[in-house]
Amino acid sequence: MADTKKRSLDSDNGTESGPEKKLASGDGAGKDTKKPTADPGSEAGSVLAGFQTEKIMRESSREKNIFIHGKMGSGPNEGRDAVLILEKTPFREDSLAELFKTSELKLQMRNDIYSTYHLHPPTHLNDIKATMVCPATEKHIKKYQSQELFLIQESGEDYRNITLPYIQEQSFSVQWVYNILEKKAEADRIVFEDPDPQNGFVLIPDFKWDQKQLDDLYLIAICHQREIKSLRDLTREHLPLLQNIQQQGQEAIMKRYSVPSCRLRVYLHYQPSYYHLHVHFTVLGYEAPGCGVERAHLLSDVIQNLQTDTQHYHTRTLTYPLRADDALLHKLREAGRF
Ligand code: M7G
Repeated sequence: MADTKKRSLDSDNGTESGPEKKLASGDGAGKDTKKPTADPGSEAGSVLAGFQTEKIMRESSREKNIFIHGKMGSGPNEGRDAVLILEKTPFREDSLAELFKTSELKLQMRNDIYSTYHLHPPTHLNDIKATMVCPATEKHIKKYQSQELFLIQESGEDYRNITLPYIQEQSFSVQWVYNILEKKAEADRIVFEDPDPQNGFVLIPDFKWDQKQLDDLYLIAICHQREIKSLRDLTREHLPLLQNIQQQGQEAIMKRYSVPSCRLRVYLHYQPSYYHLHVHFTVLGYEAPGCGVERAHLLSDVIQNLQTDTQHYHTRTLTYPLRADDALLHKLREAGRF
């Protein structure tokens, strides 16, 4: 079995070892974000130079991340709302020797056999993953704000009467998904593609994964079909698509990263944030956001449920969490369903 815990990625398993080249391209929050930037990597420093923090929406000293709502200070998006996520990256075993050799060490305190230091590594061993959403809509800002959650029991009828009309009006743009499928963005990051319009998909690293090490491996498979919004639309006729994603997705990950299928958690979110069917592939042992039982549906269970009953996801009550300020929660409340 492949040891994914401490391995880092470099050219011998086929991925780039250099720093991530792109900040996230626009997700269609504004009409002018439809054209992805060709190479946003080099502009990152100047884009952040004038960034004005409005509010810290969430931060965790344990997870070493911070979610900031701010305004862009310069460039074409000057004055516009943005969400900036900063996250310290995991340690890489293969760079430890260099870290020890090249870092500056300053003693903080010594007491008996105990001592603490400040370690100042060189810049390339000290990077911070930065994710930017700009222009960010009100909904993006809410998505990252910490909020109380409530568990919803949504029947098939609730879905058709309340949820579906809501998501048709209110959901996030999936322009970023179409950009990937049409090779207008992230084309150089595609790990695998089956171009078949019915059963094909694109497998690509999720933008939460910096691809530097395997302990937080995270890819998504995005299907070429555009009419499938979520789990709720699936019937037995989609089994060839789902089985194809499962089988070819796992094989591609084995081939590229040497991570076998028995080390992968392969699942769909309900509710997703983006209503174009996609499947999450994360490595076991990594507590990816949204991999809990209240949101993640294992693809193998989905396949079996559809094999047993083609109407399963049309009729079943599905349980999922909603944030206190989610407009869907208010709609369900108004309808007396919560
Ligand atoms: P989801 O279940 O719809 O929503 O998953 P979630 O974000 O609430 O989990 C969408 C997945 O796509 C998430 O894992 C995102 O991190 C990922 N993702 C979102 N965007 C905007 C991008 C993007 O532009 N590029 C890539 N590669 N992944 C993205």
